[in-house]
Amino acid sequence: MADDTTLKPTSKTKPKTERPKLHKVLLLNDDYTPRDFVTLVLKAVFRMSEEAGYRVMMTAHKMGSCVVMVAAKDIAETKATEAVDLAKEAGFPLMFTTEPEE
Ligand code: TYC
Repeated sequence: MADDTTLKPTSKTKPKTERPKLHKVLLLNDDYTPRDFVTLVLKAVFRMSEEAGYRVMMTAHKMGSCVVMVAAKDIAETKATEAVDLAKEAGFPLMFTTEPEE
């Protein structure tokens, strides 16, 4: 091509698409769910090691809540629902919630 520069736009306009916000999954403390069961759910649903699950469980136990993961909205919601359903089946009031990251 001899003269392709004439075909180029003089200014480039980048489309500014907002990245969708990531969502946090929060583990909430309660007085009834056994510690071992909380750790088990964290391992089963969030693929955590025993050590990571125990640490996250103890953080929620002491602080009232703990961030478990950050992911796209649909993934965060699916994981939270899966975890809450496991607890419900076992008869425990364990709660996971989701909220958008700032
Ligand atoms: N507080 C619970 C107990 O003492 C254990 C627990 C920890 C429950 C973390 C929920 O997110 C939680 N049995």
